Amino acid sequence: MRISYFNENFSKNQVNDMNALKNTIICLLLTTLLVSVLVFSVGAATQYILGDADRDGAVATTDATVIQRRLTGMTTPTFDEKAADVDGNGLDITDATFILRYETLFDVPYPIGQTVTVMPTAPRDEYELPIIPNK
Ligand SMILES: [Ca+2]
Ligand SMILES: [Ca+2]
Repeated sequence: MRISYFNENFSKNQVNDMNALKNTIICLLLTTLLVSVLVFSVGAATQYILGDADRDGAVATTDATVIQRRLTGMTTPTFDEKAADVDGNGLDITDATFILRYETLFDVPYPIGQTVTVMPTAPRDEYELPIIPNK
């Protein structure tokens, strides 16, 4: 004897409808799982203001001071190296100089004071094959 939670008198169409509904629910769950894995593995975009080394939300002479303190080995309570490196070549004294030029309204070749958005990059697939150059 077959034990079932359902009435044995379902029509064949009702059984087909339930199977279709079951398959739809499974597809939705798998799609949700796939999207969740992709979102959490890639991460979210980050933003910062170029030149805002102390991350107080604005570019000021104190940002140049914080860079100078960092370069001389002094402690800095809050420091954002990406925001501080205004010319993108690593942190050095020219970054503080560019910030001071910006604050004194001199022209600077970098978008100091503007928000920079860094999009997340997908992690490298550990099973990805290396690229072998053609000879
Ligand atoms: Ca600042
Ligand atoms: Ca730099």
